[in-house]
Amino acid sequence: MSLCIKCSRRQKATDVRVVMLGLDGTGKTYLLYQWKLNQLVETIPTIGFNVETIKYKQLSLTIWDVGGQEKIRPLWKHYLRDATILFYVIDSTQRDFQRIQETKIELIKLMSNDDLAGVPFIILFNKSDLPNSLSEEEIEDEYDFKIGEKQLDINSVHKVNVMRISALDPQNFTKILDWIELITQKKQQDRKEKMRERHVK
Ligand SMILES: Nc1nc2c(ncn2[C@@H]2O[C@H](COP(=O)(O)OP(=O)(O)OP(=O)(O)O)[C@@H](O)[C@H]2O)c(=O)[nH]1
Ligand SMILES: [Mg+2]
Repeated sequence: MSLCIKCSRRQKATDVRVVMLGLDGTGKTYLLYQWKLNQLVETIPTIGFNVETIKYKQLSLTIWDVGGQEKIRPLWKHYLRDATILFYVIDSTQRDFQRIQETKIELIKLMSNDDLAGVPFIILFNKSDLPNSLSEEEIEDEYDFKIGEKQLDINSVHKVNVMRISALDPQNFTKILDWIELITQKKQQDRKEKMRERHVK
């Protein structure tokens, strides 16, 4: 038994680079620090970025939280290269037509960005604890997204998982991390299989 514990400890952690984007005020920084510190912190609009590392099982996630104000959105492109996963955070209490359009436009731009080709997206409808947040049905009507996992083809096939979450509920983090773990393991398996096939040929 003690041997097994030693073996698993020696296993190298898999690095995952998460880039977290979304319009201003959607809750990115609040989520990041609730996740990292397990406490709700008072936030101010992010000018630039915050970065934190979170360990989960065999994963070591580096999470880049980039400010979402309109004037700093042109900087998003500098964070995309080498992203393993993209989090796109949406304020689910936002019902303003213009703002919903803006949210969709920025998301489509990201999905068609060459640096993100093939990168899985987790779309987080945040603030679901608030009474005026969009229900699952309303999300589907407004955004044409069903909650759950799917493949979306914009310029490459993106694995997408749409979740309705709240920064106030830590169980949401486990759900997100379990999905990241699953797709990371799948990616590693696919890579191993490809190498084996090449070896056989
Ligand atoms: N009730 C509730 N409030 C939230 C939640 N997430 C964020 N907030 C609130 O939303 C406000 C904005 O959150 P921030 O984390 O600063 O937003 P941001 O996306 O980082 O904004 P920028 O840095 O400007 O891009 C804060 O006042 C938080 O208290 C949530 O899940 N539930
Ligand atoms: Mg912020």
